[in-house]
Order: sequence, then structure tokens, then C-alpha cells
Amino acid sequence: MRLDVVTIFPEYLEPLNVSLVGKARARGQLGVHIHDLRHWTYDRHNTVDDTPYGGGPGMVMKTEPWGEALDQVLADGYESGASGPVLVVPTPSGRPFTQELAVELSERPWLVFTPARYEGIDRRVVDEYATRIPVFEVSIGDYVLAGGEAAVLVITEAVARLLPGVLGNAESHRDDSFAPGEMANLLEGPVYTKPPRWRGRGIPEVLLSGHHGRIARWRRDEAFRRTTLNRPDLIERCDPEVFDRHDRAILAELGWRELPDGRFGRPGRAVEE
Ligand code: JCK
Repeated sequence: MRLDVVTIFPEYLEPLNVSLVGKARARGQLGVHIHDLRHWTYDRHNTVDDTPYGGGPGMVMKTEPWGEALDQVLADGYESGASGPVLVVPTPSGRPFTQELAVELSERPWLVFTPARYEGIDRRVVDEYATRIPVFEVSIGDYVLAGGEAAVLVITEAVARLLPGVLGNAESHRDDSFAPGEMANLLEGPVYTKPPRWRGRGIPEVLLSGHHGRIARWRRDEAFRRTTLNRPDLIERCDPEVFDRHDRAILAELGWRELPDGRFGRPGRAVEE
């Protein structure tokens, strides 16, 4: 996989040299190319921003540097044998970045990221490249960042760990929470390792029991407890087919009830209709 990143803060992308992404690069599974957007400015002040049409606060990134940068990045990539580029544009108004989208991006051979600053990029840039290649405008969450670079690091890490051979063990992400698929999307329960006693705190007895069936059941119960507490939306969204008898008993115990449509909800909370 090839990654290109065009940014006014190349040093912000330094973390791509370490850890998981760095290892994928070292193995030759990933080629990362960072570009300074100001390289494609020609005035004395290397200007990349200007005032917004229509007025309002802040500045907007200009079309010309982005256009020249992306034309050259795409031309150089094709020149060196890459193909099938997609443009990934972090923006607070993008579609949510999910594990499903991480999987989709991990199947692409070439990702070009355009992390912006200020109030974002002149709309015409995205519209122009969308006529040539697939464009994904994505948001990593419902909070406001100062720019798109941190989003590129987040997306890149989520994508890189899905590349074959990047995680030592191919099974490691099979039952990730949020993984698309038929399994219930539950949060993980707690995990423990040695020592068996730490500051007076032990390990849940069942984990030392050697009863694999009981351990699996306990883990699933803990996952339910945590999910109901932290992410009730995941339970509500679940296809109830995935709940077995014991799941249903636990949900009932935790105050959840089967709704007329078969999904689960909690009485006293707003439900559609
Ligand atoms: C890219 C510039 C800063 C700040 C206008 C937005 C109401 C516009 C992101 N999950 C995410 N949060 N923020 C970003 C993100 C922020 C960016 C850029 C991504 C480029 N900024 C900025 C404020 C505004 N407000 C909400 C109005 C841009 C992602 N991915």
C-alpha cells in the first residue's frame, strides 16, 4: 500500500515512522510519502490561505497550492507504478470513520490524505478530484480538532494494522469490537495478566478455573455489562438474533426489554415512534 500525505505540518506526521506503521514500512508493505503543501506556493510568504467568500470568521485554504500538489503527487505515484488512488479528506463534516471504513481503505492500494488547517479547503478542490478518483470525506469523531493531521494518524493506524502480516497474528482482529459482521458488536470486558495478586487485588476466580466454557460465558457477560453502561446504542442497534438465552437473561437483569420489533431497549428511554 502507498500513502501520500499533503500537509503544512510535515513534522506532525513523524509518528508514521514508528511502531506499527513504521514496522509495516520497514517490511516494505507500506510506502509513506509526506509532502509540504507550501512547496506548491510561489509568493514570498508561501501563502496557503485567504479570506472566506461571503464573510465570516477564519481563513480558507486556497485552491491553487492543493491543485498543484495533488496533480504532482498523483502523477509521481502513477509514474512509480501505483494505481487506484483514493483521496481521503479529514473534515468535521465528513462521514464517520468506522472499522468498516478502515477495512474498505485497507483494501485499496493507494491512499492520498489532505489534512487541512484553518476552516478547511476551498470546496472546489474536492469537487475537482471527485471527478477523477474516489473521494472519502471522513470525520474521526464528534469533537473539533484544529486540523486534519491527527485524523490522518488515527486513520492510518486503524488501516495499517489490518494489512496482512502487520499484526503478528492474523486472528488478532477477527473479534475486534466494532468489526463488521454477524457477531454481536460488544465492547470488550476487562483483561488481566500476572501477577495473580497486586496491591491486594486478585483475579476473578473463573479465569483461574480452567473451565473454558464458563470463562467464555463470563467474558460475554462482562462485555454486556460494559456495553450497556458505556455504549447502550450498540445494544439497541444489535440484531437480536445474536443474543442467546443467557444474553437475554443478562439483558433482562440489567433492565433491558425486548421491544415489539424484536430489538432491545430500556423502558423509560426514548425509542423510535
Ligand atoms: C480537518 C481544519 C479545523 C475547526 C468549523 C466545525 C462547527 C472547521 C475532524 N473529527 C474531527 N474534528 N475536527 C476535524 C478536522 C478539523 C479541521 C480540519 C478535520 C481542517 N480543521 C476546523 C472548525 C471548523 N466548525 C464544527 C464549525 C475546521 C476530522 N477528521
